[in-house]
Amino acid sequence: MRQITVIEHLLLHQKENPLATGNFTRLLTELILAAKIISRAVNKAGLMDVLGETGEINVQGEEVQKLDEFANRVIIHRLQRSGVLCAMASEENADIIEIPEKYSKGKYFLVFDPLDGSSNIDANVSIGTIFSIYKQEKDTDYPTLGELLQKGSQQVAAGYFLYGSSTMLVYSTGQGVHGFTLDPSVGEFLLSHPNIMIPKKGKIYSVNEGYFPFWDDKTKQVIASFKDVSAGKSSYSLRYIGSLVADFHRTLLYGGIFMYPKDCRDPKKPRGKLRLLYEASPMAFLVEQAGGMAVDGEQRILDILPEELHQRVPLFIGSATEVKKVLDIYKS
Ligand code: AFP
Repeated sequence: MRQITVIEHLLLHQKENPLATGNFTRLLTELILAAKIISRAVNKAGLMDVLGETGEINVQGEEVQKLDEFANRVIIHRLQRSGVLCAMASEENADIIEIPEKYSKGKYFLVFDPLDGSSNIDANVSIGTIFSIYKQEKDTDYPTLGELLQKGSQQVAAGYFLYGSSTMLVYSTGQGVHGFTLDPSVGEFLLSHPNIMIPKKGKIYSVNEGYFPFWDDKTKQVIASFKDVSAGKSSYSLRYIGSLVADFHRTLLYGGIFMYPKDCRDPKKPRGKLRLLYEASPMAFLVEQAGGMAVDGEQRILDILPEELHQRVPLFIGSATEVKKVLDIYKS
């Protein structure tokens, strides 16, 4: 079988793909390079002094960076020079990241979570980088936060890099979902999972059940429905990694549902944990492209207009059968 790289794949589908322009190709190329650098650091995490708290001094006398801060810096450093972005937003930065005057600008916004699941790093659990790309709608040199706060349905591309037993890129430009695996011997991501479709129904539910006491009654009913084996209902297995990219990747390939419901510890302020822009929206874009669904319990994630950069949202994402079941229970 001929081995196809990400950029070859993008160019081969140029006709169907309005994004296969030089600028988007440049953006993807830079992101891939950043991910290769992060992947190399993640693979050596146990060997190098990349673990530990910021502020320590490593054997070379350099300041030790936490891996998530390292990943953040790598992406910002490479992408701000790409000439195709008008601004960025990172899960690690409080505010929008402007492109310095000395670099040329483009028309894309890049929104990213540099190292999601980073509390799992020390245990060698799979982690990932999530990204989402929007287009600037107005023709201004200094885009405002308001311009970046677009509905998930306006994403022009989204995806993630998974640093697991192998390093993978899974992404979509709105023409299906495609997965590429990094072949370390040639240093390229090669097409390994073309046109990923999520099964219509799965056998796995995924949720942090430790939070059971903090859920409202409807949410408790939702989770109970996946344990209900009465009257011949099929049984589900429970899997929960605690690293969204890894939990989502399994859900995409095997089907079923991943849930992070709202926490009602403070009944006046029930809230989800996952961030709309950095986690929920890009995964929702991918799952819908793969034939699945993503909702907050009531509405489609992609229809939510963000009000702030770090907005949190409850998330139910996966196969259509299981997500519809959740919607039915919340509606009842
Ligand atoms: P960290 O990046 O702090 O490890 O958080 C990971 C995460 O945002 C997401 O990747 C997981 O799905 C979720 O949090 C796990 O949260 P709980 O530990 O509360 O289950």
